[in-house]
Amino acid sequence: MSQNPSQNPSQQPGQYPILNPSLECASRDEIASQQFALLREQVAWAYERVPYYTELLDGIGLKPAELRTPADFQRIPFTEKSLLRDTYPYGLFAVPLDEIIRLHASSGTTGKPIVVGYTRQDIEEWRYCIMALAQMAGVVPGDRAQMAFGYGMFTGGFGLHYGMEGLGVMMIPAAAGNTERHIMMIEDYGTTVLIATPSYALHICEVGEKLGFDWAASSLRVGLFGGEPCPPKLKAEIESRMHITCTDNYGLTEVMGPGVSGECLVSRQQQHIMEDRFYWEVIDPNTGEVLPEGQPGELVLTPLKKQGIPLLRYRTHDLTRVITEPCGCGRTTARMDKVRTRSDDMLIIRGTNVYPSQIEDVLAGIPGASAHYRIIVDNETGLDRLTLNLEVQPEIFSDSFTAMDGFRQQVTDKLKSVLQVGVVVKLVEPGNIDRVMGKTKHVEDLRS
Ligand code: DLL
Repeated sequence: MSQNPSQNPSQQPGQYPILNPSLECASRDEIASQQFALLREQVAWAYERVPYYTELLDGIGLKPAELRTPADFQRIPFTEKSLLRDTYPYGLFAVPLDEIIRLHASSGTTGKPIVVGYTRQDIEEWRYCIMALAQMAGVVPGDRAQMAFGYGMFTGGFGLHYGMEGLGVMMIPAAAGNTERHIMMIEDYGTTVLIATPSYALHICEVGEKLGFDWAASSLRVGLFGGEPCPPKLKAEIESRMHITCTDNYGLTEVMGPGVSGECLVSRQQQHIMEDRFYWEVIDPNTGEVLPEGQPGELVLTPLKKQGIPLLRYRTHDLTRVITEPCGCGRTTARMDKVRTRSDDMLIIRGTNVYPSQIEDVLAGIPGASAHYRIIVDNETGLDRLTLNLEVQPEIFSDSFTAMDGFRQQVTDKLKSVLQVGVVVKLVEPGNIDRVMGKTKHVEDLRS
């Protein structure tokens, strides 16, 4: 592919600058043929350098040179997260460790984390992906971007930092935490872009409001959010209260970190996939069957230029839908629906399947319900019980028991009618649900 990560962004005839028009605006045939050429090289790279993939491909009798069609590629079994755990830390690395210049890891909730290594070229490719998605979000050289992700093993901090610098943005490495300091820095340094999870951005917003900070008058223009779902109501709330454009980018440690896809300023409910770096498939999460374009299912990704740790057909467990119609922004790259839920998020409550995103959607339709909630599942009484702790918005919070109980009943009834399962609803005073600096964990399953 012709793009050079260190090139200056080029201005397109359309409304917004596009980093690499030779791919981002190419015809679908051109994109497919560029992608498949890279895919063959990547399969060969994995086959020749990672014993696990050598055995796997030999086992199915597929030599990389024989890979001619997507159907050939689909013969390769999926790679699961458990493989990265089982080969911890370096078992899937494809290059000697002295060629790895950075390690990152995802914080596993149990056991060892997943470790990924980047060669110098991987870091350059990462920078290119971040530059492209920042441009999609309307970030331009000269912007001042304040980082509210931690700089550590999590990919969010360093990954986005270097990409933004590549674009010519002034990076302000404030890091996670110390919310009041963030607000002071936005004011003093004239920050124009905030990089955070959407839930932490909302917290920064709320703290600012309490301190009397005037968001409408602030320099902040763009939110570059990611790392967790940003449901429409949360997005709308942040946009109206912080007076910014809130964009959402997606990625995962195993295949790179942030940089897989990003929202442009036209297609606001979808994200453009960096198709020159990732081959995507959508599968039925139950059968593994590859679904036709536009069908909802689980996203499977194969990085196309990964040297350090190549992964073939990696199951993300993120549920989405991908379309390839051209976008009004001028890009022709495929777009994935925002990820709202993961296949492993599903809760089975007394035999009924419940997704936390369904609860979120019900709450979004109830005026007075805030974006802050926690779901607790237990079976203390012998039966599954789903409890929703919901923070109410200050406007409707009242000392009147009757008023509050009426609201609680309304939430209970709406949830029951949609989920077909009884939910114990507990109302919580504004500000009393814990705010986190990183990803919010909405569900706690205490069942043994
Ligand atoms: O969260 C990488 C990242 C950092 C992306 C910062 C964007 C910004 P992990 O910690 O490995 O990596 O978590 C990856 O988080 O499989 C999704 O389930 C979820 N996720 C990430 N971004 C989004 C998003 C980073 N924009 C897992 N919308 C993924 C919805 C997201 N879910």
